Amino acid sequence: MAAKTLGVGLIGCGFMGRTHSNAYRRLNNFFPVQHRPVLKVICDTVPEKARQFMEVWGYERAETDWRKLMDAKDIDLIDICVPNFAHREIAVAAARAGKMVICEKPLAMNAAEGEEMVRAVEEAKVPNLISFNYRRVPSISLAKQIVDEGRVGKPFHYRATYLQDWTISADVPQGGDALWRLDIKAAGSGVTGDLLAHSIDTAMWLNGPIRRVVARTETFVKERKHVVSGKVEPVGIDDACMFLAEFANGSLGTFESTRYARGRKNFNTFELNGADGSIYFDLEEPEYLQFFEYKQQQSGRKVESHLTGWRKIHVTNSEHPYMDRYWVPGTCIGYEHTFLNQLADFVAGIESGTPAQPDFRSGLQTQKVCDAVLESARGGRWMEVAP
Ligand code: SOE
Repeated sequence: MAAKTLGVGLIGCGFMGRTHSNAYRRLNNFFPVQHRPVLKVICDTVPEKARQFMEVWGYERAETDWRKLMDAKDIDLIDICVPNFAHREIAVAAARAGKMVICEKPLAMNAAEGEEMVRAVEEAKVPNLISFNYRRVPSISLAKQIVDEGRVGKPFHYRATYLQDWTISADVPQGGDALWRLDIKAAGSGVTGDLLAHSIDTAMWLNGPIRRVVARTETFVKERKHVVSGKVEPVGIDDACMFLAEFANGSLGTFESTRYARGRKNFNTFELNGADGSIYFDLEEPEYLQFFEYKQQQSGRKVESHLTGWRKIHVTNSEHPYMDRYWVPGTCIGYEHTFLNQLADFVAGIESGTPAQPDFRSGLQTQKVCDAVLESARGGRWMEVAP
């Protein structure tokens, strides 16, 4: 029985607000942590949205001004699920108010803002987490385990793609509550911050820091109607981005992301090739991890090369990351569980004193890679990633 309450104030009633709210509600059903999240306040600038969200998800009250949450004595944790432009101000205020902070990715609009957020949480010594939920797909956590066990060996190549197709029509407007991701003033960048930030976080988790990048971005639709102004305005975001990377361990990376890959809805893949093995993941088959293990000898005998090949591991056994918390072997979990696993790790981190990762400092490193990618695309040259 969870003995301590964790008062939650969540800001933002969109897609991410829902994924996080679901995680708070389910935490104690699946994870034996000592804290019990209590959904205290939901906040959104649109009163009707906040009220409806409060009823659907069971929050105690609704607010329209996030500043009110900072003084609320019953709130221990501020969860930031608003567009990127507002992350910095809310996170800094929350840290100064002594609240724990969880923030949706990307950390900020740029690394300078991110630095300020890191300073604020570190000075206040408040637990903090950046929500890169894909780390908590059990197959991706298993990939990390396989790398840490040394089974991939010296890495040579890392290859990531993150493809979607929902902005191909020039009639899709930009801005407002639903389409802020297309508005440079709200999002800071396009696919680089929204999609590649996920790929970069996973890549650096598995394969270490990225040292240098060279990038090319494209904006295919140059003007879109803005939902708020009603006027046709220039599009400032990158619709597509491709970049080459050099990792500090000497391996080479390629990263590709677009919202113009017809038929691809949320196609997030990566492959890592090392001297002793390779791993491959595809979010369209999230319960599988593919692994190729190179061996010359096995059980004292020469390996029968006609029987070697990729293994497709069904990551549903209780020995697999997180899976002992759910159902029986062979049954799957879903997208929403990545947020639940992430929250469980965050809370366990508070309880054990070993903070969960990625924290804001780690999110800042991803932000610095994003900044270098965008700067490289502007200048058409290799950019060092700031240390
Ligand atoms: C964009 O369409 C988006 O919702 C991202 O913002 C999420 O981070 C990604 O996981 C799914 O796609």
